[in-house]
Order: sequence, then C-alpha cells, then structure tokens
Amino acid sequence: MKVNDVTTLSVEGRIGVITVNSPPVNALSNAVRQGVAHAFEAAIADDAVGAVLVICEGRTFFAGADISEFGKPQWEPSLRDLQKLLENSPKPVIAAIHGTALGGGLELALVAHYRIAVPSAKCGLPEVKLGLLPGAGGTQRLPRVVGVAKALEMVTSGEPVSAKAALAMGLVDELAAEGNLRADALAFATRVLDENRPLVKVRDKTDKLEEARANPAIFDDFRRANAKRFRGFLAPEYNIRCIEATLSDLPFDEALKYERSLFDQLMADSQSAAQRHVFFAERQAAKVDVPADTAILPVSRVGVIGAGTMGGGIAMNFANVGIPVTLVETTQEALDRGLGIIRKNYETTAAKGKMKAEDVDTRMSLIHGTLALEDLAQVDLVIEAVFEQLDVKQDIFRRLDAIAKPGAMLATNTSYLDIDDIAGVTGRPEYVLGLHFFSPANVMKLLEVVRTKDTLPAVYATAMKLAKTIGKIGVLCGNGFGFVGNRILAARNAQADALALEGATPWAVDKVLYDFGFAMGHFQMRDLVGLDVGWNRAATASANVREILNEMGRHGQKTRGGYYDYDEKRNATPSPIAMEVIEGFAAKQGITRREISDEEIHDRILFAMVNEGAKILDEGIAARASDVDIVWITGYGWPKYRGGPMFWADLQGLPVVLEKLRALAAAHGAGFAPSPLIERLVAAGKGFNA
Ligand code: 3H9
Repeated sequence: MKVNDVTTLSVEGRIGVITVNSPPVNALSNAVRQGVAHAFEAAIADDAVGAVLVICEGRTFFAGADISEFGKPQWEPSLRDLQKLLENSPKPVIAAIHGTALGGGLELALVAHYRIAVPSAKCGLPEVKLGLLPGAGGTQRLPRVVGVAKALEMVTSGEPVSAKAALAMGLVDELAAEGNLRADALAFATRVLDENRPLVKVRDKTDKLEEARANPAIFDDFRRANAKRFRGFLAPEYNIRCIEATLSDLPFDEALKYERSLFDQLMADSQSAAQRHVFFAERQAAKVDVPADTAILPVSRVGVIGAGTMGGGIAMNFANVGIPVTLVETTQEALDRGLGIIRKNYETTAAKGKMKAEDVDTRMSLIHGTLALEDLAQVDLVIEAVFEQLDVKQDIFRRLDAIAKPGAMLATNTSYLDIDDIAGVTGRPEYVLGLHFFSPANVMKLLEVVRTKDTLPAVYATAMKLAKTIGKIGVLCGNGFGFVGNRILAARNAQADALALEGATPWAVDKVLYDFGFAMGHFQMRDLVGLDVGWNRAATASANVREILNEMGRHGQKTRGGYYDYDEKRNATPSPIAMEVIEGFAAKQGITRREISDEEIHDRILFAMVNEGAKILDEGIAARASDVDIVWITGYGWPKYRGGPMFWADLQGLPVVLEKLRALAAAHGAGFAPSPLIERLVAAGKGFNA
C-alpha cells in the first residue's frame, strides 16, 4: 500500500513492513516522518500484523534529520513525536539498517525494540560536526546501550562505528547477511514474535551506566584529554553535558527536555550555522558547471615528476586508491630517498594500526620509480612537482609535450606561477591545468584545481572527479596569482608583517589569530615551516625582517630560533633578538612604532582577507563565495565554527564590513579600498553567500 510519495506499507506474513524511499539519503524530512507515522498507525490497526519492520530503500537507512529543512516549517509529527509513537508501540518494532544510520536516523532506530544491520552498515551520531548534539534522545539512549565512555567518544567525534562493532556493543541485536537485509530482517522479526520476546525500551536500561557512576571523574578527565581538539567549539561541551545528565537525578523525560534545550541553544548559535554552511559548501564545491554531455577522461595511470616531499605525497594519494604511479626523478639518489620516505610514511601508518602491514608492500608496488621522463609516454595524467621556478617548469613541459600521449593531461603543482606561461610552451594548452596540493600532500584534504583560459571542460571536470576519488576536496579555481588560498594568505601576511613593523609584537599578532581560532599565528607558522623556504638570498638581500633573520641563520624551529626562541623540546618564547631586528628595520624604514590594539590587529588582518576574497570572486578566480570558505577551512586552518572568511563576513553584515574597510582605507591606505563587489552587494542588500 502506498502511504505517500516516499513510504509504503506491506504485510508479509505477520510482519508489517514500512519501506521508505526518499533519495538521496532518506533524511527524515517532513514527508518521510509523516509517511512513517501513517504507515505505522495502519500497521497497528491491522490485526494481521504482529510486528513492524522499518526499512529503507536506496543507498542508506535514514541518514539523519533533513538538514535542508532546518529553520523551515515542520509538519507533524516531529521526530520526537514519531519516536514516542514507535517506542510505545504495543507490537514489537524492528529497525533494519544498511548504509549509514546517522543522527536522527540512529535515534529513530534506538526507539525500536530491536535492531538488525548488514555487516557493511555504520551507525553514528555526527551532529557535533554540524555544531549540534543529537537532539532526539541520542545523548540519553546511546550511553544506556554502549556505556558512557564509548558514548562520549561517539558524540564528540561524530565518527560512526561499524555494524560489527555495533553488534559487540549491543547497539544492534543481530547481523543480517550482506545483500539480504529484507529477508533476514523479516525472519528476525518473525522470530521475535515466535519467541514472544519483550518490547525492549532502551530508555529503561541502566546497567551500562553503572561503570561511569562509579567513576564520576570520567567527564572532567575526558574534557581535559580533549581540550585541544575541542578548543573554540561549543558543541562538544554541550554534548558532554547531556551525557553527564544520564547520571544525574533527572527522570528520563526531564533529561530529554534538558537535551532539547541545549540542542535549541546550539541550533540558534552562529557556530552551528557556520558548520552547516560548511557541510553544504563542501558538497557544492564538487559541482562543476560544464555541459551535461562532458565526457570524463579515463585516468588509469598517473605520472609524478619530482620525488621530494610534495611529489612523494602526491604519488601516495594515487597508490592509496590503487592507481599505479610512475615517479620520475633526476638522480638515483633523490629517487631512492623519495621512495624511502614514502615507504617510511606507510610503515608509520601501519605501525599505528591505521592500515594493514601487508598493504605497505602493495602500495609501494604501485609506485614505479624511474629516471627517464620517457617512461611517462603512456600515462593519462602527469603532475609536475619540481621547485617553483618558471624556466625549470617550462623546460619540463616542453619535453613532456613531446613524450606524453595525445590527450594526456599535464598538470603543474605550482603555488603562484602563471599557468598560462607554462601551458604556452606546449602544443596542447587545452590539456594543461594546475593541481595545487597542500603539504603534506598525502594528508591535507584540499586540492585547488586550476583551469586556464584554454583548459578544456573535460579536463578540469575529470580533475575534480579525480579529487574525490583520491579523497580530496577539489575546488575549481581560475588562473591568477596564488589562485584562491595563497592570494588571501598573501593579504594576511602583508598585514601581519606591516603590523609588526608599526608596533605590534609578533606574539600579539599571533595571539589574536590564535584566539580567533587558528591553530597558530602567522609568525609561529613561519617558524614552523621554516623562514628559509623559498628564500633567495641574492635576490632579496636584507629586504625585510624575514630575510635578515634568515641571514642570521634564524630559520625558525629547526634552528631553534626565528621570530621565537625554542628550547630542545621546541617550546617557544618570544625572542628579544627578533624584536631587535624588527625595531632596527622599522627605524631604517623611518617607521615610528606605536601602541597597537588587539582590535586593530584583528580588523586589519581579517578584513584584508575578506576584501581579497571579494576581489577573487569578482575576478571569477573563485566561482562561489562558499568555495573560498572551503579553501580556507580545509587548506589553511580557518576555524570551522566560523564558516570561512566569506561566511564570517556575511555574519558581521556586509554593510559593517564595508564601513570597516572604508575606515581602514582612510587610516592605513588604499590597500584597504573596498572591492567593488562588496559595494555592489551592499547596495543590493545582499551577502556573499546569499
Ligand atoms: C540530526 O539528525 C538532528 C537530530 O539529532 C535531532 C533532530 C531533532 N539532510 O554527502 P553526500 C544530501 S542532524 C539533508 O554527497 P555520501 C547532501 O547534501 C543530521 N540532505 O553523499 C547531498 O546533496 P546533493 C545528522 C542531506 O554518499 C546528498 O545528500 N546527520 C543529508 O558521500 C548526498 O550526500 C548527518 O549529519 C541530511 N541529513 O555521504 C549526516 N545528508 O547531492 C550528514 C546528506 O544535493 N550526511 N544530504 O549535494 C552525511 O554524512 C553524508 O551525506 C552521508 C552520505 C554519509 C549520509
């Protein structure tokens, strides 16, 4: 029987089967909740039905509340009312899980009296990733099933557990055979009836809470152990408080009210708005505006030129997903060193238990080292990762053009160079693009896919698809200085350096950035990366503070001195030597140092970044404001709970941003002149992300 567009009810034997089919992920939308409720009522009214099975079609069990309906009118019943209906059912309710039972989806399964899952299924409460907490009883029911310690980890990490682990914890009662969920779940439901099993309500269980009751320090210990991971985020703490409530004197229904009030507070907070923005922005970034019939090119073999840190990391990405890589170096020594580092990286991962020991050899066997560029003749994609010098790259591309097969894509990993200048030396500029990986390239999620004026849509669409294949978040960018990420970084760096000369200490600048939510400040980052990276002594002798520190041998952490001094454990203290250099250089430049407030540091750095982001958008270097946000969140450590620079600007209100920029331009020069895009958006009453 069709109940509504997304729900059916059938009676099979003595089992009423409620089937939901609401692509893409069976989110618990208005229609889904209503369909399940109506089907359930019909099943209960039907005397032929002894038990009710809830199952989904498509790729997954309910993946949670429908995030796209947040803030919109909600139909009856609410998720919580639907849960009450099922939990108080006079007939056993069984949830049959495949794919990902997440958030509200798992919370719905937790009010069923029994749960069965296929081995490939996963169960989790990922609300924390959206700046939320499981607001439909998840924080109260999960600990009653898996215990407080495990529940704390699950709700604050948001990471799901496998069906096998779920079975071991008691989160599911039975495993079905893979691909046979419906039949096995029907058999299980029939057994529940035959054996007259009780209507088990998770809410009534308390045995799994006892261990934590005997150890009340568990919560503060957990907070302490994870302080760094949770810094700045509101949601982890609220999740912990709700789990804490399971051990309080609150009756279950009161604890649910408490959970709900904390959920509502999070929902109203800008952090959750930011994190939900990031969720959709990430998925939006993958969408490339190309004609529907654009063919994706096959990429079954890849070449990487340069086995240094970058090239090695890039090669690993492909080996990790089973794509063979030909790795080219100029000397046997460099090649051996590069391959050695790759192997060591894999071995370290295996030692940590994050991959199987036997996979180390499998992956290494996919990386074929060579000294002959000619060995790239048959690859589908070449990624050049040699040092950042135009003539060197041009020389390689000239040679590559003669070697690579027709139709092969040629990519450069340049960070700043004009890719047209590189493409221009080949006879196939339409197959040339930028693939800007971030260091360490096997770890960092961001990949800027840079198209030039000539790159074919099929080429950049293929690269964007490949990004997903290798587990990256690809963001399509235009070809302009520093693309998206490094161009905004340059704007930030310029302000940080200027502020340090005008009177702010590097540590004051760093503290403002740290307090804003970055993992570290501008000068700490420089010390970590090494002041000498990209240093060209001859070209820039004593041109700025950084060069002078380099000339003094102060290259940062590795020499135990840069802007900061470092002890043998790399603990940093502000360096009086660096301060002397800064003051001396400022005097030489005729700059009179002055007291600079934290507010000025904050505004100059952050509004300069926003303004640069606006220019990037206006020039079409980024296609969407949310793409700029994704670049800075995934590649540069912009705090996720602030949603990226463009989202943050929208939150301030663009009229405020415009006013700030005008004031900054009046005080500090035309560099702050507002981007015309901001002027236009303010005039139209819009925001970047509107
Ligand atoms: C919650 O449940 C609150 C409750 O505790 C309390 C309530 C009172 N809603 O990621 P994909 C869309 S909060 C709406 O590319 P995959 C997604 O936007 C929720 N839409 O696929 C995309 O759309 P498009 C807790 C959703 O296979 C499409 O589905 N749940 C939702 O790589 C495909 O997504 C979560 O946080 C949703 N809940 O991964 C789960 N989920 O094609 C969030 C997805 O137009 N979701 N969409 O771009 C996920 O983690 C992944 O999407 C999932 C599939 C693992 C399910």
